[in-house]
Amino acid sequence: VPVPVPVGTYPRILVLMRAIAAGLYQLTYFPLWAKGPASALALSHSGLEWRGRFPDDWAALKPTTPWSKLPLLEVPGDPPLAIAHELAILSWIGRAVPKMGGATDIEWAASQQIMCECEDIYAKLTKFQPTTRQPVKCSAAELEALWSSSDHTVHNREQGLNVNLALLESFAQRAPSGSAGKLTRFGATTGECKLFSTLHALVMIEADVLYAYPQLDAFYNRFGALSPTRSVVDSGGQMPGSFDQYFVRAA
Ligand SMILES: N[C@@H](CCC(=O)N[C@@H](CS)C(=O)NCC(=O)O)C(=O)O
Repeated sequence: VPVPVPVGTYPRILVLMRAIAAGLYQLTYFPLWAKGPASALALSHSGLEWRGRFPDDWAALKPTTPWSKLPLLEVPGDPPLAIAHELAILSWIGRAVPKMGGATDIEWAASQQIMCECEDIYAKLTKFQPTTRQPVKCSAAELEALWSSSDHTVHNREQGLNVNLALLESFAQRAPSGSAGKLTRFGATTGECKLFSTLHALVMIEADVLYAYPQLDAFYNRFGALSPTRSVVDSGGQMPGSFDQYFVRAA
């Protein structure tokens, strides 16, 4: 049983080394529902022992991270690993805990594709959607098109969120081992963790966004009711506090 380290007793690096020596995975991210929550969900559903931290001095931490950005997953072992980039972290968790990656090759491929499609949604939100830090990123017409356009015949850079959601809905309908709100037999693969994280970001902006997508709605409600999910949504899971809404409606 790891001995608790009183906060402030040791320099940060010693606290970190003790966490890794104690066999704990450590996730570092900001207290925002953006690129960290999917990894927190995956860790929580994986059964791995983990804890999270919010950087208390990001400017100092940034140059010590492998890619100069968060999220960051530190993995205990010899040598310990530091993995950044959300999709790499999720894929690593899927490799370390096979049920998280997908029980079969087909499920692995499904989980990876769901993850990547959600990343396409994230890229659109990053480009257009106001955040708590940046209330205006584009014209009102561009933001309206992001939410209302469902023309799937145009180049994907012109497509609205409804195109991605329709593709995910149809993928969920066709999922070979999915049923009743699951896209895989297990129902909480890393792809599904990223899917929930993405849908939750959208639902926080527009509460009825999933009404036209029954499979996604069923997934969102089932996955959202699981206790590892509830704990991450309500209090950040093993993070020191909750992930607050980041993407918001236009003022
Ligand atoms: N490709 C990276 C992007 C990560 C990223 O954009 N991180 C942002 C927060 S969401 C960050 O660390 N920004 C702070 C900075 O760059 O100083 C991923 O998918 O994890």
